[in-house]
Amino acid sequence: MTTTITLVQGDITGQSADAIVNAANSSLLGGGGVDGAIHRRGGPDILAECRALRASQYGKGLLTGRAVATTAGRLDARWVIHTVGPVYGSSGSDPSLLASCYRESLRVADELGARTVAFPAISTGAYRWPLEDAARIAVETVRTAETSVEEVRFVLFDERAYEAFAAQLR
Ligand code: AR6
Repeated sequence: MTTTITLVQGDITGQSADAIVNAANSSLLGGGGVDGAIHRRGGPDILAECRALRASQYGKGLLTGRAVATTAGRLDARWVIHTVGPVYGSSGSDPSLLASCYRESLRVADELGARTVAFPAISTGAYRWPLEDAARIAVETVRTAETSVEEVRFVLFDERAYEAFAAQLR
């Protein structure tokens, strides 16, 4: 099965997909950027499930590079897959951790049976990962992932991010 990669410029919370990936933080309890937008538009059910995860198997939070799913609330999706990107320039700023976000999110998507997955450009906002490098890692990782996901859609907020991803696909 080959995975088709598509690009869209815009707000990921307006997308229709089986799963929408959230660039979360390890607390799973919300934040700014995509995370804030997803919780705002998706409504309180998402945070309620995140809190339940923290109260059960994720007592210490979600590790960088890992992924976990919740309901998508009022978003036009079945699931939100939360993943935690590495902070650029910190001791944990290992590119393999950024690759792991994409790989683990696709693994969770496979477990759920999701066929279409929308990703933001993980770590390129508050976590400051340089866009070109992040785009290269994202595209390379998805291209080489073993997954049953049929469409991976990168949803880039602005023109610059869109161009960085488009350059990787040319
Ligand atoms: N749709 C698509 N992309 C978006 C949207 C949106 N609605 N909003 C922002 N972006 P960031 P990170 C882009 O900061 O760097 C949060 O507070 C944005 O332009 O959302 O992984 C979390 O709670 C950028 O290109 O995520 C964490 O604490 C990309 O999404 C922390 O930020 C990622 O920016 C995670 O930082």
